[in-house]
Amino acid sequence: MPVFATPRRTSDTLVFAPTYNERGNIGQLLDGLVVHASGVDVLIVDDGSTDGTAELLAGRMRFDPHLGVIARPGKLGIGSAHKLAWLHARRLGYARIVTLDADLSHDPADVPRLLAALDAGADVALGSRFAPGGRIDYTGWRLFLSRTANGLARRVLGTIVTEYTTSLRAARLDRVRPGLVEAVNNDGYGFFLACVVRFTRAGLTVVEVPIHFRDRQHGSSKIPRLEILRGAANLARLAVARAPARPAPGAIGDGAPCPDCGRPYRVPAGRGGMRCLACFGHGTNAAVES
Ligand SMILES: Nc1nc2c(ncn2[C@@H]2O[C@H](COP(=O)(O)OP(=O)(O)O)[C@@H](O)[C@H]2O)c(=O)[nH]1
Ligand SMILES: [Mg+2]
Repeated sequence: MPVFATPRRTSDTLVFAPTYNERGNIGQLLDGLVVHASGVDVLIVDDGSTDGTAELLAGRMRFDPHLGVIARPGKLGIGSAHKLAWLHARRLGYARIVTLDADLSHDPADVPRLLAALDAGADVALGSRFAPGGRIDYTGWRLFLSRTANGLARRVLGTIVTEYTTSLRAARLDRVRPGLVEAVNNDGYGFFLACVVRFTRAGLTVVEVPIHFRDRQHGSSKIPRLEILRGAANLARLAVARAPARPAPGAIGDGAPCPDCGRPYRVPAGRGGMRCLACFGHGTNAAVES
């Protein structure tokens, strides 16, 4: 397993993708970003992939100064990988963050379209499959689920947003309060819905940019089967909690090194404790949680 140095900033924009067993896709994604978003920094959070994803990334880092990798010791959740990326982006002083999946469901050619929406005045731009002009290649059960989940969220939450669950997004970090995203209490797929709720309730200018979402060509989906039930419970919780989301002071931690892994990604974790988003350690050499 390669050891990666802490990534450094060489641009004002960070593009982030999480990986868990994406060896068949990640090279093409990185090539696409070089073509369509040349000069931006790219961060990958890899969760102990067993298919050689980390080794492929280590090879590319030898000739790509814009690529950074944070390796975590196991599959710690897509939502917590995104929170780590936001925390990292803030700490390093990036102006903008763009996030997307690593399985080529999201087109790297959409990155400049999202950045253009920020330049045109948006605080947050959501890549949207359901806004006019958007497309989704899912068929059958997954299409039904995706449509129903997003339609239901829109009705229950009473907003005009049509897309809550896909990760292709861009944001201006000076407009989104520190902690608004990093303190979302969800480490899994529910993180994406919770973020949209927080963005809208915080009064941010959120725009949707229509995208064409493709089904993955290589590898398999990592979404757990129980996610439908979890998603419904998450939506109900968010609908009931009507108050605007206010991150607690210090919600992004102090940047001190984690006593377990030495990296600067600890955030407050309730009852005065801290949790490291890079290893899930609590500073007591505690076992990694899954
Ligand atoms: N680091 C990390 N990445 C994950 C995890 N779960 C999923 N991913 C990545 O998140 C992205 C979306 O996951 P995917 O399985 O395609 O979800 P789906 O599109 O909803 O089926 C892909 O790039 C996955 O490799 C995780 O626990 N940790
Ligand atoms: Mg996918």
